[in-house]
Amino acid sequence: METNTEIKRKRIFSGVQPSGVLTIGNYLGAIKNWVTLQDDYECIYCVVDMHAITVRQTPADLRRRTLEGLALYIACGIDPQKSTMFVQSHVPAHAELSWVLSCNTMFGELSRMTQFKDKSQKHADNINAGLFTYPVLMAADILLYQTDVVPVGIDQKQHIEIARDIAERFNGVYGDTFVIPEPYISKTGMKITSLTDPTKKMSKSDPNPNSYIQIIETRDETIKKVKRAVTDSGSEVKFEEGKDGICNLMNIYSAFTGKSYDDIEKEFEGKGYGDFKLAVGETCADKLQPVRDEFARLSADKAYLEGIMKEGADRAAYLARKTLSKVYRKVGFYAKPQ
Ligand code: ATP
Ligand code: LTN
Repeated sequence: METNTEIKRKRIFSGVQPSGVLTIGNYLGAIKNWVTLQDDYECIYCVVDMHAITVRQTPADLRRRTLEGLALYIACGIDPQKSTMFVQSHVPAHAELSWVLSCNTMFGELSRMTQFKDKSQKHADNINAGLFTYPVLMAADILLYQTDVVPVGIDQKQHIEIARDIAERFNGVYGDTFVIPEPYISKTGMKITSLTDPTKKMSKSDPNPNSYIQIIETRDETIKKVKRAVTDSGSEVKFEEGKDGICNLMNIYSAFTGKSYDDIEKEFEGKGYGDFKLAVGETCADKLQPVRDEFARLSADKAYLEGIMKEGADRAAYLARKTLSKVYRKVGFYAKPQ
């Protein structure tokens, strides 16, 4: 008799929108964890282009950034041999499940989502229905793959909670269908703030390019942006309330070097903000250099990237179809005669 000694690994799903070039916020808050997790989990990483169009995008830019997003995942260390990577719009089951889930999601609970409130304020001229139902599509992304764990930055916690609520409600009405997903939020890097307004999240779609550090930009740009980062009028490098700008830079430095806040305070004792900012800028640029080099190499090989994209979509579509068929059966859709 054959014995199966392999323990089934838990599944991970996560994604980033190709709504801009990825920033160190995306890297430290999400992708760096994705890389670590791929040895212990079965990982599926998605470029969520359907989410990106909840905000107006220039079509040519969206197309280019989608391929760039995939290249960046690989350049950051996601290994196509270990993890599945694909583009959301290549797997129609996401939109299909999203519809069924939207019929099991309450208007009231969507109205409470803080991201919807923020984005409606930012894009007051385009408060579209997709922006409102964004969390339903995200729940579909997660639930389609029977995901156990979702690694994200802290800003996405509320979205994971609603995905759990939707899954529990559906399971309650129709019987066990979905695995209930858990968020995975790492302590350092969970919220990197804007360099120009350290009370706000760093965001790749911020109109001011000085507010973010892109994973791929030049060393000089990175150093210059950190030098110009908004800090308070003090001079001591200390992690304390009221020093949002310095705390953010300490957080970034800590995430890249693994040093504790205490270590950092000691390292810069008696030195000013200038020395500290230079160290943060240089460290960011140095740590990201291998990613930048790998990205440049990969970008020259579109055929390779498209191969990964296609293989990923085929595998994702296979897994997604299984869940979707189950859902269709449970809700009472008549099976298409073969
Ligand atoms: P947009 O500007 O289009 O809203 P974004 O830069 O905020 O995008 P998302 O695509 O919404 O990025 O997020 C992708 C992942 O990166 C999520 O897991 C999110 O939590 C994480 N993330 C985004 N920004 C930050 C940040 N500033 N700090 C930590 N994590 C972040
Ligand atoms: N809403 C997420 C992106 C996203 C996502 C997902 C993350 C879409 N679908 C599924 C994890 C799992 C954001 O970061 N803005």
